[in-house]
Amino acid sequence: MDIDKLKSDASGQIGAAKDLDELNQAAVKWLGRKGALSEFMRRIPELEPDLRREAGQKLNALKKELEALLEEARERISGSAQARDEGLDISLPGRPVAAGSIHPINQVMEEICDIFVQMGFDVVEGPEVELDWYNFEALNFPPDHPARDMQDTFFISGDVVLRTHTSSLQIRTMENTPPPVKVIAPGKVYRCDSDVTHTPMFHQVEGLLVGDGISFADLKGALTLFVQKMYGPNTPIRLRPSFFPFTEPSAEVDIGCVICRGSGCRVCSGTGWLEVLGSGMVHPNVFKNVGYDSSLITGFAFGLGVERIAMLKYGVDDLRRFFENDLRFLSQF
Ligand code: 2NM
Repeated sequence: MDIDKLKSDASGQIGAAKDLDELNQAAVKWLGRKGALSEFMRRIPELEPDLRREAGQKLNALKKELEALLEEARERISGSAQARDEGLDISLPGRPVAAGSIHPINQVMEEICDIFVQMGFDVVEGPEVELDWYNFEALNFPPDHPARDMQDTFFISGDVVLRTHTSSLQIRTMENTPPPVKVIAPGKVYRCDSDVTHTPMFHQVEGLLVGDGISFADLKGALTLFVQKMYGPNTPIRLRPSFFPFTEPSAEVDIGCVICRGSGCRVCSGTGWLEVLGSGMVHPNVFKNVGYDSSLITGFAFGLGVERIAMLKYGVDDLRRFFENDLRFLSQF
């Protein structure tokens, strides 16, 4: 009485049944009243007395197992019959779901924000459609400043514009919060400009730190730390005098060229330096416009273009690559 062989033959045939007919045939053959299992049961009395009990238990267990297999096979067969009726081929592989990824510009923007968040800055966000007051007036732009021209700014109406920088958020923050203030504002900005090195939309991170006794040395320290975290601890920086309506004094921040490390190349136009940030001490008029008393507090601010940082980081030589949505380009990041 080879119970193991009975088990493997029966389960093999049940598992292989392709339709209900084949399955019923297998059920009769192995589990029917005149089937193989019943036949084995009937022959138990022929065994040695001390083997009968074990054989009975084994056969009962096998019966349960085969009945479960039958039920499983029934579900399998009726399930695929139903799928066939519905015009489904359940043997086809599923449609692959392509995993998306974060755009390189947003990756770099997050990386920049992380560095300043580590220094204790809070991240603020706000509207891209902005009032003239927040985008220009409160930032001490004179009425006839060229940036307020339709040539440079997208106007929605007379005093509503697409923000041309995220400094508008610094104004909103200062209006709502008493000093000290320590924020960065990442986001999209818009300028009426389109050529090889300019796109009408690009990304900025601007920062602002206002408090008691904040100095130009604090500005230099914070930006040095940022540059060293972003480009490595041996990256030199230098400050050059500059001009912005909203800061006085103002400075451009250059870093030692990350391509040639200072010896001069095409990317740095042979100077060994790359301009990466604008910065300065917040102009007293700006503080006056948000209701701060500039005899009590001072502050520094800075702004940087994310695309430029990303191009330097990844060695991308054409700004427009970031906006063409060519997956052969984007999936490399
Ligand atoms: C820059 C350069 C220098 C700036 C100034 C302010 C505010 F609101 F405090 F006046 N926010 N950001 C600033 C200063 C931005 O971008 C090139």
